[in-house]
Amino acid sequence: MRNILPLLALGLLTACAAPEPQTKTLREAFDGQFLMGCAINVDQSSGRDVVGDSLIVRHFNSIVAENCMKCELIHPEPDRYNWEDADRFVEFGEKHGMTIIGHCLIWHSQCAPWFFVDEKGDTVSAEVLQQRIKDHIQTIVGRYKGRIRGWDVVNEAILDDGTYRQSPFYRIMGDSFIPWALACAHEADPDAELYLNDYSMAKPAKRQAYVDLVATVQASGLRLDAIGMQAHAGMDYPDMTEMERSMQAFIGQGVDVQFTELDVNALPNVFAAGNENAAVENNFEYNQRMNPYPDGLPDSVQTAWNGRVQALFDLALKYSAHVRRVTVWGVYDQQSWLNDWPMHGRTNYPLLFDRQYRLKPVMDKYLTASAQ
Ligand code: 9MR
Repeated sequence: MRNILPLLALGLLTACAAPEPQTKTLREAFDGQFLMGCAINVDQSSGRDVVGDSLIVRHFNSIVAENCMKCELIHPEPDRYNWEDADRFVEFGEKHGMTIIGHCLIWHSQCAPWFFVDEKGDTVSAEVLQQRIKDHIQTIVGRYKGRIRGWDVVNEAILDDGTYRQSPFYRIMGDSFIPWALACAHEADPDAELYLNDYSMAKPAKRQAYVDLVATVQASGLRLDAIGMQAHAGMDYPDMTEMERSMQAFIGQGVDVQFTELDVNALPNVFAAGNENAAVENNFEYNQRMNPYPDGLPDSVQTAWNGRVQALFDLALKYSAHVRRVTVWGVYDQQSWLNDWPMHGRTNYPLLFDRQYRLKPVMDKYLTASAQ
């Protein structure tokens, strides 16, 4: 009996919370402008999250893997790959006719520890790391050749001050690991789009560093389709004028842009002003004052939050000729990483669907506009 209870509860929850059918969907609202994507987790790609899946299939035409393609999960040991979750993710996208995005091939975080050391535990040479990057990328990209539209090839390589992150990749290979990763991915699937992806893209120093990097990559004749601007936003960051300047700068450099991980943190900002970021390693001690809305957002905060979301979507629409995709980082509020980051255990409201799985009114403006 004890084992059945959670299932009964889930069934009840599913029955009560099944979303109202709406006449228009997000993907229809932005049809012809950009793809409407979402990150999905393994409960969703495996069909365990029935309600989540109904929203994903109805409202989105693109998916990206929230976690299951990250190095430590998909390639935990030198000669061992875990394909099960990634295969399911790709099959889910194919079954529903979606544009499938791979995330992410080279990232300092969640990289399997074996990647940088030899059997004695000593740091490997640049040549060895080069070969490992090549094997890793070509095995993964090769497996899904022709099925995945594009890859976040390198994630978060540059710091907010515009300098290169001192990751093991950088320390061992210098900045050459970036063009090398792009070249390996292109060789494995010449038709796949290739992206560099990062947060805090509105910061001028970081913008300039990416403009310079794009120029270097282009000068080498390598494929680079778009810059992924993660767009993890808060109530008072980023400055939307700076965000727009970054879009203009990347587009001006000859690449497209996309918002790849959009969400808007509705809670008080725990970072010092100007230091906001989306570095997953941040972890502030829990503080009740920083979790002020466990029962829902007050109207004034909701209104301000709506304004932030609309500012981002309005920017995407304004530059839609060069915006391939807007992807939100999750579907409904209670599944968001922002309930536990950068402070564990808060109740956050960062996504487009609420805790009752309803599409938030913030999107009405676009649904209506698309109907005319
Ligand atoms: O949302 C992801 C969370 O579930 C993971 O625990 C975390 C670490 O792998 O990564 C989160 O996604 C990150 C993305 O892969 C890269 N940009 C920042 C995202 C939020 O941390």
